[in-house]
Amino acid sequence: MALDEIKISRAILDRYFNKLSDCMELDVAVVGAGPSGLMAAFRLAEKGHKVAVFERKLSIGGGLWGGGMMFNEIVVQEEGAAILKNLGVGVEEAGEGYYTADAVECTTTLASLACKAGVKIFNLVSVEDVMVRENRVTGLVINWTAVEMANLHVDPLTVRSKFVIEATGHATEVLKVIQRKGDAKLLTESGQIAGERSMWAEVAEDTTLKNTREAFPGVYVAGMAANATFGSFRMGPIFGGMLLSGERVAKLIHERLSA
Ligand code: 48F
Repeated sequence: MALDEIKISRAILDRYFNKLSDCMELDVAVVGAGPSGLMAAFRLAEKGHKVAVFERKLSIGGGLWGGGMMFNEIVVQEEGAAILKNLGVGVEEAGEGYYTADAVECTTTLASLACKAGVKIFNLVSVEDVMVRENRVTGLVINWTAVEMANLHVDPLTVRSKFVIEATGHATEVLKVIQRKGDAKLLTESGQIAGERSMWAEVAEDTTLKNTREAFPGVYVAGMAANATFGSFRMGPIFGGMLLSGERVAKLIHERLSA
């Protein structure tokens, strides 16, 4: 077969634009392809919901790739180990209730499971704003990361979604934009993002789960963003809370979508 560069280019364009166009109306739009976002997307797609993930970077996985300080192993406790084993990730005992897993295997397995369950992942796309109707978020405003990086004056596109998952990690970018642009109050004690506190792994792992909830009508926070929103601690390279948070937010939204 003679290769035709134009056919190659057209195949990419047609397929991509069909994919993007099909994701203009979603059940759940996930912002951030870190461990909590990927886990949430996977579990929701498994239940048959239409889910897309928007990730600013070229690579997906967020902070999961790098383990701790670039030593690409992660630590989980009993519950996190059970989740990883269930996903098919190899887990090693490190004694006294600690387990380790290869960060690359975790990231690639999670991403693969999400894709195979039907999640569409759009990397190199940044969420710069949200759509709001009557004090409820109804979708995302997206643009190419390259546009954002070059600070070009190019208008964005929009995606409608029944629910949004804010999984942007430490940055809490979705809630920051809601806080900055609206005079609406967040569902936190002060009505504002409480802000992340310094490292305290034990408390942080626990509160991540409690803080995984609706933070503005239509927007659920998961992962590190949950602790940053509700004013809890960071936990460093222990990742069980991220996976559990992803599962929890998927369960909460599934219940809402099924009501
Ligand atoms: O930071 P990240 O991995 O979030 P997470 O799921 O996990 C946190 C852990 O990695 C670790 C930790 C706990 O163990 O403290 O840090 O909470 O992934 C967040 C992803 O969101 C992307 C960002 O590039 C990263 O991959 N992101 C952030 N802002 C935007 C975004 C945005 N505005 N649009 C699209 N993607």
